[in-house]
Amino acid sequence: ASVSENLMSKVAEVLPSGGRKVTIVGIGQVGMACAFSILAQNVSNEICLVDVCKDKLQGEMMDLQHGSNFLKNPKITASTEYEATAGSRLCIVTAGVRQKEGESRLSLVQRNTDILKHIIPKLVQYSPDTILLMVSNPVDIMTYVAWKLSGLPKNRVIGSGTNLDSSRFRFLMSQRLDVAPTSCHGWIIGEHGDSSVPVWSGVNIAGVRLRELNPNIGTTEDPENWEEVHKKVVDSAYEVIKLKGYTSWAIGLSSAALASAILNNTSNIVAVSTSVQGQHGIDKDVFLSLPCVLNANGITSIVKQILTATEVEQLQKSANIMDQVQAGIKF
Ligand code: 6V0
Repeated sequence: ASVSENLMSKVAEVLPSGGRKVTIVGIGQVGMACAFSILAQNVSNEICLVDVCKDKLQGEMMDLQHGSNFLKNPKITASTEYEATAGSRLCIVTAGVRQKEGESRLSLVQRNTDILKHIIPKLVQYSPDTILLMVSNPVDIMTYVAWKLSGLPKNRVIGSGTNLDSSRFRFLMSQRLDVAPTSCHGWIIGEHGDSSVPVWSGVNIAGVRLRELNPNIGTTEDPENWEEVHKKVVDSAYEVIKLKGYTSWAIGLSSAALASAILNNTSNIVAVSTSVQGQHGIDKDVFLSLPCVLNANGITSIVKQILTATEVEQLQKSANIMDQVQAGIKF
C-alpha cells in the first residue's frame, strides 16, 4: 500500500471543480495580470490557463503554482487543449495581437476575429453554461464577434469595455480633487477606445454634480479645462504602450472586479460592453459599454442613464463606427 493509502481511507471521489472555475485564454501580459489579480484577491481559487505556446504555458502555470502557499490553496491548471477548460463558470478571453506604438485598436479587427474562430466554439463546447468575458481588442467588436461565434444569449457575452476607462477617469479625477478614486463618481460609456463618451452631466462627488458648480465642465469653454481628463483617458493606453510596451495591471484588476461580480452574484453596476440596440435611439446591432447590472447570470439590466443631447449624439457616432467596422468582418 502507498503512503497515501496508509494515511487515508478513501470515502468518495474528489469533485473535478468547486464550481468557481475560471478559464483564461491567452496568457500574455493581459491574461497573466488577470490570473494574478483573480488569485491574489481570491476571486476564484480555480484557474485554467490556455494558450498556443506550450512552453510558456507550462512556465506560467508552474510559477503561479509555486506561490500557492501564499494564496488560498488554488487549483491552477494549464493546457493547449480545450478539454481542460470543461465546466468553467467564466471564460476570460485575452488572446490575440495587441496594438503597436501609435496603432489604433480598430486595426486589429480581422486578425483577432480569425483567432477567436479557433477559441470561442471550443470554450462553449466544453462549458455550455459559461459566461464569456472578452478582453481582446478592439473589445466592443470582439464581443460582438464572440457572441456571433458562441450562439450564447446576449446576457452571457460581455466585453470588459469602459470599466477600465471609467477607472482611469476616476483616478485622474481623484488626482485633481485629492479624494479617493472610489469617491469620484464618473462614467465613461460607448467605445473602449478613441470615441469613448464621458458622461459629464452625471459626474459628481457625494451627489454634488460638478456641472452645477461649473456649467461648462467638459466643454471647450471650460476655464479649468476638465475635458483634459477625458483626453488623458483616451490617450492612456497609447501612453502606457509607448512607455512600457503594453498595458496589463489595470486591465487585470478591472477583469478581476468583473469576475468577482459574476462569481459572487453581486449585481454591481459596471460599465461593460453589451448589445446596445434599442438603447439611447441606437438602431444598429452593435456592442458598446453602458452601465450594466452584472451578476451570475451575466448582464441582467442596463441602466437608462439620463444623457444630454450631445452625449446621445456621441454615443450614436460610436455605434455607427462599430457598425461600419463590423460590416467589413469576414466570418
Ligand atoms: P500578448 O502579451 O501578445 O499576449 C497574447 C497571447 O495570446 C499570447 O500569449 C499568444 O500566444 C496568445 N494567443 C494568440 N493566438 C492564440 C490562440 N489562437 N489561442 C490561444 N492563445 C492565443 O498580448 P497582451 O496580453 O498584451 O494583449 C492581449 C489582448 O488584450 C490584445 O488584443 C490587447 O489589445 C488586449 N487588451 C485589451 C484591453 C482592454 O481594455 N480590453 C486592455 C489591454 C490590452
